Amino acid sequence: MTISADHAAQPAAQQAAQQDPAGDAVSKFGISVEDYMLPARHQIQMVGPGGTLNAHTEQGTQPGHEYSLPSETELMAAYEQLVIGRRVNDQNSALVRQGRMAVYPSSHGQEACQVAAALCLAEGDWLFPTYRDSVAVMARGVDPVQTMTLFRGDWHGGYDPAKNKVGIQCTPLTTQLLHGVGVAHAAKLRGEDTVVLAMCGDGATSEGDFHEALNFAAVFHLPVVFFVQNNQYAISVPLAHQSVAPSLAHKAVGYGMAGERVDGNDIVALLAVLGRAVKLAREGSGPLLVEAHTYRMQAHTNADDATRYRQDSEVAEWVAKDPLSRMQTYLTDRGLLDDDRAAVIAEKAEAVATQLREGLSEEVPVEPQDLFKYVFSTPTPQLKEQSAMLADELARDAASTATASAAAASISREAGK
Ligand SMILES: Cc1ncc(C[n+]2csc(CCOP(=O)(O)OP(=O)(O)O)c2C)c(N)n1
Ligand SMILES: [Mg+2]
Repeated sequence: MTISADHAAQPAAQQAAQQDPAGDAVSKFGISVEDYMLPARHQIQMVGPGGTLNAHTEQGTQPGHEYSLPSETELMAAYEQLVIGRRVNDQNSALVRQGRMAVYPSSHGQEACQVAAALCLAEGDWLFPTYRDSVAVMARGVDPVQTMTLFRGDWHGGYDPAKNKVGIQCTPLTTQLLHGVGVAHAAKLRGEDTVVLAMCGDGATSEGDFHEALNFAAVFHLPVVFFVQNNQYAISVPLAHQSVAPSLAHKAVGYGMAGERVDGNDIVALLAVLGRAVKLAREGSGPLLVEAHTYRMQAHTNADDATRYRQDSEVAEWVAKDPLSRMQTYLTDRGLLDDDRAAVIAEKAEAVATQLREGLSEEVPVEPQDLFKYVFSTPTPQLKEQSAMLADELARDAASTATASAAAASISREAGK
């Protein structure tokens, strides 16, 4: 995506003001350009793997990287979604094994990132998810069965993106970042205060579209939070073979935007960091990049065998950092979670699982010609040709089925004589 015409036509002073978010931050927060742009020296973490709150001095108090603890209401809402998210992941993996769904890229172990991405946004904001982000889509309010339509292979997507302001889950890596940037640009031109949160994985940061999305968003000073879930692998490729940048959050600096890194299994820190990024973007600070360090606990999808490229011992290390159990301990110790409350939440999660089982067991009639609808408002000659080929094939199929049934009927009449 080359930046030209419109932007070049803007007065130079306006362009300069747009292109100096760091300068803005220096005057707004009284911190150095480096403190604003560069990620904190360590991942921001508030609650450690054992479920205890870190001392304030360890939470990330570097200038420009101070975060406040989310409210009890926010934490309980997040915990409920974490429990539901884990149940959704396990249920969907089971449905794939039962042949009721074609494929499921599980976010088991990444639920804190999923939930925080949805909860940090306001109603009018937009979320742009990847194929792995079904739990985020549901946490944003999209119907669970409609969310899974894509993965059952029934249709390109099962929900109306405009209804909950959630883009369709993208399988081509990073195309959703460009869609998100486009929506943010449109919102800015209309004078709306919409923020876009666009998600991608660690491997996706090597894609050309990643560069184009970040550069365009930075130059046009757009309200986008790029949220990278670094789950350490791009299918079988470990992060060390993907990038030698000091961190993926550091990539932001090259575009002139601030980057931050956070413990992706600590939902308390995620809510704080993403919440602040969304707030800054809404206030006009331009785009920001947040990298969450997490781990893909299961295989890439059901079509992958993770034992071929990683050790069980590595996976075991991450079991101890589980986002759900650490939050359970933290909330129980704070007196916010007890057995009764846990039972109510478990019941809600079970209700979603039941909805998925029942919804995905229903036979959905599919119309093959629908493949060609909604692609272009005026179909291209190629699409017309393919549609005619399909129609021909379906007609021949129907004719041969009719001939076969007539023959079978005649055989049984003969046999009955
Ligand atoms: C443009 C494009 N290139 C390649 C692929 C094949 N592909 C599918 S998933 C994947 C790995 C992506 O890894 P990452 O971005 O880390 O996301 P994760 O699956 O770990 O969530 C690749 C290479 C694709 N879907 N799209
Ligand atoms: Mg990855």
